[in-house]
Amino acid sequence: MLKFYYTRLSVNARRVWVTLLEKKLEFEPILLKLNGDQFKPEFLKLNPFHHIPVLIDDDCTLIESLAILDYLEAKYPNPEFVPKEAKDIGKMREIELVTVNELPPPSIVIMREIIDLPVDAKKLELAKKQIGTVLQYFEDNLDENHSYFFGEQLTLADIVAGTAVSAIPLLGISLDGYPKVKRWWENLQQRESWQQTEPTREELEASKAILKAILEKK
Ligand SMILES: N[C@@H](CCC(=O)N[C@@H](CS)C(=O)NCC(=O)O)C(=O)O
Repeated sequence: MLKFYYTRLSVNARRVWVTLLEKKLEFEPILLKLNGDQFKPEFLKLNPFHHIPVLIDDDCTLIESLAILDYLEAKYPNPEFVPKEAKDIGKMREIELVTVNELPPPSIVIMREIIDLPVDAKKLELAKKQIGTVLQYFEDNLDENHSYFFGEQLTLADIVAGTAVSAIPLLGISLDGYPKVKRWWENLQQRESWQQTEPTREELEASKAILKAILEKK
């Protein structure tokens, strides 16, 4: 059976978790506490960079969430989460990469403020602007007549961007100025996979100390 190493509050792990649920795959969830479990020798053997998620499928051990999604799609193509047209495949990958490259750096700046770590006011302003640019990019790529980026088919673009957008209101940034993003996100929130992987308020509060310990080292 598939083994999935994760924590409940990681956006990087959540995109894999949602995909496993959407594909209705059986898996053994292995919960890690990021205040130390990731540095244990047995875990470092799986991922020398001490990051979750990790997926093990028989003799295949994979790190890096986007690589795991590609693997799951190739090995378990039912239901399909990759569109058929070349231009849509390119656009889907673009949305995934914009999400993982452009959102984390400004999000970390804002998180520092939320957990009372020192942060420069100008950097904070810039970070909010950068997140606004990403949200506008999603807005421009969505269409009000369809549920998802590529019509009615849920794709990896929705899973990757949608799990990341779920964390944006937690940074104190409203989606109100982006009506297509808001409606798309509400569509995603109705899916069982989203509801099942949604962190609770208590979990979010409890995570602040762990996050502080990780960010203090950066
Ligand atoms: N590029 C990696 C990033 C993984 C990552 O940064 N995971 C974080 C949790 S969101 C982690 O495990 N952090 C623990 C640490 O840095 O020690 C991916 O997409 O899988």
